[in-house]
Amino acid sequence: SAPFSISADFIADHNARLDGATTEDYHALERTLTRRGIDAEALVRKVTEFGVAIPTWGVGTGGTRFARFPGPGEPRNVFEKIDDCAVIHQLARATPAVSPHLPWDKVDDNAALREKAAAHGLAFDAVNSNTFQDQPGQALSYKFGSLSHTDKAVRDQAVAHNIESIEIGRKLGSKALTVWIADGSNFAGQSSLTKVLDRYIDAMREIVAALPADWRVFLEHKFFEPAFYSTVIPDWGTSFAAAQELGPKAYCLVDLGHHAPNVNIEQIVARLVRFKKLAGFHFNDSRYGDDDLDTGSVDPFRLFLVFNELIDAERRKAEGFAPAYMIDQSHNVTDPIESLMQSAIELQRAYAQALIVDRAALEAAQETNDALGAHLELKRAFTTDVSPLLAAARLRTGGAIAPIAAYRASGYRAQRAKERPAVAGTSAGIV
Ligand code: PSV
Ligand code: MN
Ligand code: MN
Repeated sequence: SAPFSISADFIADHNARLDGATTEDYHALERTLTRRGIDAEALVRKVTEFGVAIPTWGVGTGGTRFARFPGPGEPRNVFEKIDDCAVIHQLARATPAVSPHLPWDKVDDNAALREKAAAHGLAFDAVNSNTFQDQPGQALSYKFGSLSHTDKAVRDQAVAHNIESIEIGRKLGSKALTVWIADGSNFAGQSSLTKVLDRYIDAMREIVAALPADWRVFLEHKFFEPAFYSTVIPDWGTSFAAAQELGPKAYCLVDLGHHAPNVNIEQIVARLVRFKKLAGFHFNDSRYGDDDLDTGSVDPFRLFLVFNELIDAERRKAEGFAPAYMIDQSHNVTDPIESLMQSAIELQRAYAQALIVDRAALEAAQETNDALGAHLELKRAFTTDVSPLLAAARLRTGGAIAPIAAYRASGYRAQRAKERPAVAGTSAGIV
């Protein structure tokens, strides 16, 4: 029998029940915005154009260093992951792209994979390489590093994997490679802090040389973990300096969880925009470190402040500004599909709130050193409930007014659980 899918009629029925209240709330918000000189319809249009990529590994249960508790009906391969990504986009209408991780998503027929995604209206965004794990049958181990390893043969193997990732990405229609390495050390004195970076940059040069003309490479930094004494690319400073040396195709990716607590991430974003090196984002939220919690679930104000910088850059038409958006989360206590829909909505919310900041008033307050006045301009936007506007955007693009409620009512997970019986070993590729 044909695999289960959620029909357009089902979504229309769901929406019919909520439409009255949603429209009423939307008109109320529209009146508020009109008083502030903001065109609500133009905002809805902007929101419908917003898109963020779903990571293929995000549709499986993540797991921690200690355990993984798989949920029912988890996707067993990348084709099934695409099915789940399709449902996320069908209901929430904010995730038209998928970001694959290699070799987890390696298949024989990349053209078939691309076609399947396209049939669901999904494109492939940046491909992520993986030299932080040893794969079955791999000749040399990454236990002591990959692109920065002391042994040239290991570095060559890591370079070759990245070049193969570019090749696969090409077949999928991707235009960027994201490189995060786990390289670092656990003991003071274990490795030369200088030589590791030299070796990393030299290896990255080879990867950059293999990029097609219209491709970019995103360098992803992270301050610690799995290495706990030193990390080769720990911060945006190192990432930026490396990107400068690697030339115009190299950019710095900001994963929101990859900074020390209390670091001013929005300022880092502004700096990277200023120096034309902002690659884009891995969105998630964090309290302690690389927690990979759901976007906007801990500190939605910080997310808004990041988008405030992005909108500022967009308005100024900052040169070279073209950030790639992806979610990078680990779902341990929720249904990943629900988490990813909600995260995409939180991103749209931060985006819409940043769009309604009165930029002229903000600038006037800044220029006259009215500290509180400037702050209140941001707060006014941040405390505006734009939910009806986001619902209107979904309604107009065929999505569900309340995506999570619709998803639960559809019985999607239970249906998939029947079609996808758990098979031993299917956790591979889902971290
Ligand atoms: C590393 O913590 C990271 O954020 C990188 O983006 C990896 O590719 C991803 O997690 C995989 O789990
Ligand atoms: Mn990441
Ligand atoms: Mn991470």
